[in-house]
Amino acid sequence: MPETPVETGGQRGYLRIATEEAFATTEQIALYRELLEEPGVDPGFQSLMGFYINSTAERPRFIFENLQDLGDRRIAEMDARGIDRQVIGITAPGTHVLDRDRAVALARNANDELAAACSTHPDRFTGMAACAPQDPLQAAAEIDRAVSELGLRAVVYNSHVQGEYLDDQRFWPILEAAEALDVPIYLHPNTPPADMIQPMLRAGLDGAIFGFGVETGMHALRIITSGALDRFPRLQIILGHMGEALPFWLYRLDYMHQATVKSGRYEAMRPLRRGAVSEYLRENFIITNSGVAWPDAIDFTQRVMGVERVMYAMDFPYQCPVEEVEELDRMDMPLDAKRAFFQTNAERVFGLAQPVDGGRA
Ligand code: 1DF
Ligand code: MN
Repeated sequence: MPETPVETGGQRGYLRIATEEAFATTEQIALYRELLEEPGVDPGFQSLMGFYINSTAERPRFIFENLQDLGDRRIAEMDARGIDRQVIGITAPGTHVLDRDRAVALARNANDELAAACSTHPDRFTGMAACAPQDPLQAAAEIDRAVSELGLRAVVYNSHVQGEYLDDQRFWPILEAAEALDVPIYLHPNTPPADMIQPMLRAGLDGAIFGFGVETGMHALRIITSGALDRFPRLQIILGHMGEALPFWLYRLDYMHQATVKSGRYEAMRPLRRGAVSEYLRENFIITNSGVAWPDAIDFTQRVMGVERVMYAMDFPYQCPVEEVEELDRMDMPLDAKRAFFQTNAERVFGLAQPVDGGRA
C-alpha cells in the first residue's frame, strides 16, 4: 500500500513546526564573498562558506538557492515536506565572522527582511533575531527592537564570536535582554574557532558532521559551569542536534563537575547555586532534533529532559529529506507526546498563540 503523503494542516493530530530553519540575505552573501578573499580568514569560515558559496555540486547548489528565498519557493518546499511553520534564523555563522560595523548593519537589515517575510506569511513563518555580539550593548538594543517592534520571537546566536563565548561577562547584556524580553536564545553551531579546529579540519570533521556539535556543546557547558544562569535564572536556551549530545553526557558531567568543584581545581569552575549541571540543562534548555531523525535518540532525550523540552526541527535547507518527516510521524510515541514534540512545545517556547489547526482549516 502506498504511504499517505505528508500533508500540512494537522490531519495527524498535530501541526509540524520546524524550529531551526535557515535563510541568508543577499547582503550577507556579498559580505561572505568579500571575507573569503581576505588573507588570514578564519579557517572554519573558509571551510564552511568557501564550500557552500563556491561548490558546483548538487547539494550545496540546492542549499545555497533555497537559503536565499523567503517567499513562494520556500512555502512550496515546506508544503512538499508537510511543514506547517518554519521558525527561521540567519544561517550560520551569521554576523559572527564580521567586523563590528558590518555585523551591526547585517543584523539590522536581516531582521527587517525576515520580519517583512513573516508579516507576508504570518501563518507559515516565525522569525528569530540576529544581533552583532561584537558590540554587546548594541546587540541588546537590536534584540529589543527586533522583538518589541518587529515581532521576532527568539534570538539566533551563531555560537562563538572569533573564539569568544557567552559566558564572558562582556556579552551578558545579550543574555539580560533575552531574559527580560522573555525570548529564548537558539544557540546554533558554528565551526570551531582557529585554536580548536586544526585536528578536525585535517580529518574533514570540522563541520556539521562533528565539529559543530563539539564546539556548540562546549559553548552550552561554558554557559552552565560559569554560573551565567545563576545570574539569569529564567533564560531559556535552545540547542539543536539532540542537544549537541549533552543529554548523553549528563551522568558524567554531573559526576565530574561535582568532583572538580569540590577539589577547587579551577578558578573558572565555582560551585553553582542549583548544584548539578543536569539541573541547569533541565531548567534552562530546550532541545531540538535538528539533523537527527532518530526515534531512539528522541525517546532517550524526552526521558532525560522531559517531553516538554524536546521539539522538532528540520534544518531546512541543509538537511530536509521528506523521508525523515515520515520516519518521525511513525515514531512509537503517544499522540500527546508527539503533539508536544511537533507543535505545542514550539508554540509555548516561541509564544505562538494559535489554535490546533493553525487557523488554516
Ligand atoms: C550545515 C548544517 C550547515 C547545519 C549549517 O549552516 C547548518 C551543513 C551553515 O551541513 O554544512 O545550520 N546544521 O545546523 O546542521
Ligand atoms: Mn542549522
